[in-house]
Amino acid sequence: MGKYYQAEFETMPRDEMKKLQSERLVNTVARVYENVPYYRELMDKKGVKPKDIKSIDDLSLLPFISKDDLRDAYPYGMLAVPLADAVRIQSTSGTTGRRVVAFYTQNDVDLWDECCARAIVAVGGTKEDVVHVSYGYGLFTGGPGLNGGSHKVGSLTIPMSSGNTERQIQFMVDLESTILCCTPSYAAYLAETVHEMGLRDKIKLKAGIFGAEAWSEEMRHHIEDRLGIKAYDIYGLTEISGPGVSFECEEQTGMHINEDHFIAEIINPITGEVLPDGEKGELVFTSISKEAFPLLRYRTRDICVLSREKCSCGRTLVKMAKPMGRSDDMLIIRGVNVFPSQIETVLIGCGFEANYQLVVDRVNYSDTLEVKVEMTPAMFSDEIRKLEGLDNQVEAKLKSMLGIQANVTLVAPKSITRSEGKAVRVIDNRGGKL
Ligand code: DLL
Repeated sequence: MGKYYQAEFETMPRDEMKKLQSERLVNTVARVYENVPYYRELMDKKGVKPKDIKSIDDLSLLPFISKDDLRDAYPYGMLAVPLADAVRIQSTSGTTGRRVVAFYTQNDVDLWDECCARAIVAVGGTKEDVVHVSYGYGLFTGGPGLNGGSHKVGSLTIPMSSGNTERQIQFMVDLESTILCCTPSYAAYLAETVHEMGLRDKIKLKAGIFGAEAWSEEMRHHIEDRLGIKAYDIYGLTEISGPGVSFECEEQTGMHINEDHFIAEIINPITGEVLPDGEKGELVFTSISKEAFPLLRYRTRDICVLSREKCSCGRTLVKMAKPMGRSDDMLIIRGVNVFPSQIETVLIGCGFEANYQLVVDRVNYSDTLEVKVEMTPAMFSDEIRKLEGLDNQVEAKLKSMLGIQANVTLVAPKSITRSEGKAVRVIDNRGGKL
């Protein structure tokens, strides 16, 4: 297997990749126009027929699809194969509105597993490894995706799911897990508990594959340091398949998009205009090998940047930077755009761990931002004198990073609930207040 899981695609020359993408796109467009009335209507409305799409250069003629379209078409409206050919569903973790349900044929599951296998091999995984999957299993794609990838690689797979943290760590020690897969916030919690249990020396982990939520470079260094591993990012979304839409290689400078399956574009989120590589905007994906649930120009609402700089790992696949978070996670505080991951960068840079919560409110017609952050046990045992002024220092750094005033409250260790899946960092109490 070597350095790549599927070298043919991962290192494919660009002109060949363009040809492959074009063929698959033409085929997908013809298929959805034929089989999915919802698409036919959208395309007719835009005045575009399958014959107008001759290569990926014609991609921008196609209409966008948004989460609202998927909600409208719930449950079966976007299905592109007979229901009898679908073998699985997965669903988004959203708690409001109708859930989005994605369908898979057996071939779709196989290709998805291969994408995850590429991610595992890219972090050095082989059949000798013990892959500890602590993403949730069930409707969430994290557990099933990495589980399938690990099987493809031939690694021993531990389907732990999330929760029961001490038992997780006991298994990790007893079974000598080498690759940990979970959300970065859960990795930080696991690391904290490993230290509390005094088991740091008994852990054999070498790498982690962490994703499903935005996390900062500072968080990466923190986890790497606490667990003595290399921490790699992985990205994906249920609508497009799940984890493995893109994955990080040994360079750790962004995630390679599996372009033989997904065409990426960056657009201006307001005008919909396609932006050149290197510009920041909303990420849009077109899936070109999915049978059951192919999506054309799906707006992810994730804000990020694409780069085609040559990667030292030898992969020719385009790279996406760490998404800062969804445009819907972005807080607008007194007119200023704030991403929780920016606050995380400042807090970890000031010596805190990633245990924090943001409380947004509106008082006297003006937005307020409170940053509650846990003191580390070492800070907590320091003299009061040393702590004095720490909150002011953090406030000053936040002000220079964000351009707005935040109130920092230092809280006792362990007072903020730990996350076992996607962390909930923001409490927004403004709803309806003037
Ligand atoms: O979170 C799939 C996944 C599972 C990815 C495990 C990676 C690992 P959803 O629940 O549908 O699917 O949420 C998708 O999560 O649009 C992003 O906003 C966010 N997201 C996923 N990966 C990353 C990442 C899974 N590496 C949404 N960095 C996406 C930042 C991420 N945000």
